[in-house]
Amino acid sequence: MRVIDSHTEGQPTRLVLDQGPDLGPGSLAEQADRLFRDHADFCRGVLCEPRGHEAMVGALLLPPNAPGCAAGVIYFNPAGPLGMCGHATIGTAVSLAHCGRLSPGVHRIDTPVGPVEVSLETNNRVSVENVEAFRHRSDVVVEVPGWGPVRGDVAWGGNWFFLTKECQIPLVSEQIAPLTRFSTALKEALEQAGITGEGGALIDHIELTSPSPSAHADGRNFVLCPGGAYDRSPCGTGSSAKLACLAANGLLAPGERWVQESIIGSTYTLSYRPGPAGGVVTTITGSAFVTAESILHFEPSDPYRTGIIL
Ligand code: PYC
Repeated sequence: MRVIDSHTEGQPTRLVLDQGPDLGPGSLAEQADRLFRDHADFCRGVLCEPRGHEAMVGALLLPPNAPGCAAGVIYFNPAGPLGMCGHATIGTAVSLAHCGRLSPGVHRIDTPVGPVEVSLETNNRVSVENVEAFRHRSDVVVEVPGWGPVRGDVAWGGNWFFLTKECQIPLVSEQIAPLTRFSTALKEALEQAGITGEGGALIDHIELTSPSPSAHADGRNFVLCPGGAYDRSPCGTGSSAKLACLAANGLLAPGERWVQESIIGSTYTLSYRPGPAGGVVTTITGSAFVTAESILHFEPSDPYRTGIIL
């Protein structure tokens, strides 16, 4: 199986070019559901140790469903499929360019939650116009055992997020372990309390936000991804959810620039235009770099060919 590895602002993507499982007919959303339901061993084998690690995100290249798209992609992490993934879209575009399958310019890429537009520049820099983001609920309070009440917003940016400024731990890289513990407790508390996205959708990403202490960014975040790994990048879908909340509060105007910083200090530059359904259509700009071109082997006698699952 041929893969290209990249990182986008520090967050890894493994693009699977061939030999993915047969996902049957239907939309990319239906195929994404089948990917983890019927082929969890493939997903974990590709992403988990010993071939990968907990933060790795897979991008399975498929034919697109939507007209006018250069490719279709299903994103997945070790815990399951993702709707959209900003960093992996940037990584996929740079990896496809690296192997001569995407030229500089504007292209559409199909995803399980709808097509997105990528503008590929020559210097590893990519802008993604994401699916429409929106705030679903504001000022929701949840009681987090051991931590107390926490207030935040529920927003969609291609995945479901709970965004809160109410974290007693400073958003600095030295505090990643306690930030992960707090975010995990918060995610569990939301599920226990029945607080969901639209239509009962599971909120599977937690985004802790604060102003950025650095002069080059407007905000900093810590994002907990499904499965418990933190996002090394500022999280494209999470940044889109953040802009939806800023816009809903009248704190950011259309076209105004917002620089979002991750917990490791990497950044995305963002802006939005009003979306047709009342939300925001964000443009996320960041850089990705190819780190490896590999052939993955799955030896039948290898006891860990489908990953180390503890
Ligand atoms: O960049 O949207 C993103 C993302 C989601 C999960 C990890 N990264």
